[in-house]
Amino acid sequence: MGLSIMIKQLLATVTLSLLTANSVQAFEVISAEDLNKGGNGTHAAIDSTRDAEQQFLSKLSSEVGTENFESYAWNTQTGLAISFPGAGSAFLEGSGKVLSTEHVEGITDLNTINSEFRTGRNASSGVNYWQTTAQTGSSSTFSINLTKQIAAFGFYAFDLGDFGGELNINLYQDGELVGVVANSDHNLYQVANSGENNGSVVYIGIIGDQKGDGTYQTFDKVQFVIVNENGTKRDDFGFDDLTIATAEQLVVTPEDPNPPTIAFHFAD
Ligand SMILES: [Ca+2]
Ligand SMILES: [Ca+2]
Ligand SMILES: [Ca+2]
Repeated sequence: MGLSIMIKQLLATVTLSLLTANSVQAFEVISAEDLNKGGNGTHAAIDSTRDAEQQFLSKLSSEVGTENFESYAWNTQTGLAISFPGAGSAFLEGSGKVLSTEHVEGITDLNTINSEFRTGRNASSGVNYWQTTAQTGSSSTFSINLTKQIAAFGFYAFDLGDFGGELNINLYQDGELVGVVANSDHNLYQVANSGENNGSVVYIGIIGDQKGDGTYQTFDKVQFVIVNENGTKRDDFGFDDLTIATAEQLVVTPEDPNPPTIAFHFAD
């Protein structure tokens, strides 16, 4: 696995490669964590994570969509189908439901809202978010199936890694695993054993690299899995502001109009 890391404050850009029998697929990962050490009932301010989201969005067309979950009714259950401009639909599967940080008139479950708030889930936009669970070896682990091949996938996640959960984000293309964005060296987020970082938030943006033939690495399924060898087998978290984009919606950096010239001298 080739790995290069550039860190500016908490903002990290990481290139991950997965070697398969026939090819190398690579992804750029733009991520940041706002760590919370305030204990139960407190949440990190969204700061470095917002910068990471902006950096991710700057690489995409302004026409891409971001799902903020604000239009969904409280307690909308899993099996959500979300349409994105120009990028098809995303099917949110596995355990999950729309929850809110605020009282919702008529359908209030204040106990759930208070419990969620106390245990660190939150919304990065508005008041709604997708409350979900990454698990080990379970078909009900959180996954997203896409109707189109996409090249970019970004989101906020609140309350990952508060009880030892180590996440792998598995990327599939036509059923084949083409990439794994892993927290194995804690480059995505810090991990605590007994809730010390409850309420922290991470932003993770994944972009397929351009390949030798000029096309971009794409994928059509994203699966969230906990991979701890021992200990916890699940991690509950709040998921919000999902952005996806196809390869056509990536902003292509213009070629340098004045590339450095190299002078050759041939010996007589
Ligand atoms: Ca928590
Ligand atoms: Ca939201
Ligand atoms: Ca958690």
